[in-house]
Amino acid sequence: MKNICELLKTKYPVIQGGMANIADHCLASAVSNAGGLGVIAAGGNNPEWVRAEIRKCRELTSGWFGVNIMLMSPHASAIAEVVIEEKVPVVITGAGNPGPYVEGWKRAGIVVIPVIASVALAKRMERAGVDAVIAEGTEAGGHVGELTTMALVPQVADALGIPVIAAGGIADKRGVVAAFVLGAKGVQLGTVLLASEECPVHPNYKQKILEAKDTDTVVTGRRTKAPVRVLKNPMAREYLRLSESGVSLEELEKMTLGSLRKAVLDGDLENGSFMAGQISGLVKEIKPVRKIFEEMFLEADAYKEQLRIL
Ligand code: TUI
Repeated sequence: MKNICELLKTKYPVIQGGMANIADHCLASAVSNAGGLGVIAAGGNNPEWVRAEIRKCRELTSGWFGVNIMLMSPHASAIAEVVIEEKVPVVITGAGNPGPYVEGWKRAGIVVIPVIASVALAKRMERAGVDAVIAEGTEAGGHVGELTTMALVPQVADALGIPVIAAGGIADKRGVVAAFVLGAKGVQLGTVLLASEECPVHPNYKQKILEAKDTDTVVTGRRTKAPVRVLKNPMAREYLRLSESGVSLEELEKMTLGSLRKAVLDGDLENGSFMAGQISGLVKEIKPVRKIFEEMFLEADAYKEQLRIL
């Protein structure tokens, strides 16, 4: 089985989460320059925005990077073409089944890694010819599935012959070691990178993560087909209230994406949607990406024995 660092041309077996409206060329290039795979999140943006971000990222790093395509976006199929035209080395997909696109991406020589939340989709993805999968547990921030990382990762690892990358609930060296023990060959990090120096979100967003305790996230929209984990605030409570009162799914989705922007750009603590994972409670300090990776993968003295499995 191919080593993740060889597959992704990285120093560390780590992929940056494709955080919609947050992960632009600044964060992606910082992560790639620090030894991980930086990722530009297409989110709900249009194809031209994605093309421009790819080009800006290339100016800031000579390393490999990826584009995360959020499949619920109406622009997903157009962005699927842009990544081929721009010769992006790695494509990651989320929030859906990328089956129809895989053959075209593979023909273009792209490394393809879907995020999956079940063994069934993981198996279909392997048959479709993807290079690895990211098994994302419900501890993660943003759009989530039902299963925990602890339950999902070993079941996916046993079912597949391709590498599994664990996501959801990982923010330090203990999480990395645990993921590898469960059968993962790499990790995807979101929340801890949100609180990095290089992450281009409003300072209030980072502060909210630093202040969060273990029970401070909630899943909004379990009723819709797009449950989303966010930090508790007035907006989250209002969303839950409206959701229970029966407003349309479309209305709810619009509310989430618009309010994510309010959190990211304005740091609006009342009306913003602060997507973040359950591991927020463990994140206590804003650090440069390079330091986050070094502490996870190099300074793990007490874990040297276990880290031999990396
Ligand atoms: O996609 C994510 N996380 C996201 S996307 C996002 S933007 C957004 N904003 C408002 C509403 C909805 C989305 C914020 N966070 N993570 C990857 C992920 N993919 N988690 C779970 C899944 C998933 C779930 C079901 C992937 C495939 C799937 O299968 C569907 C099928 O057709 O079988």
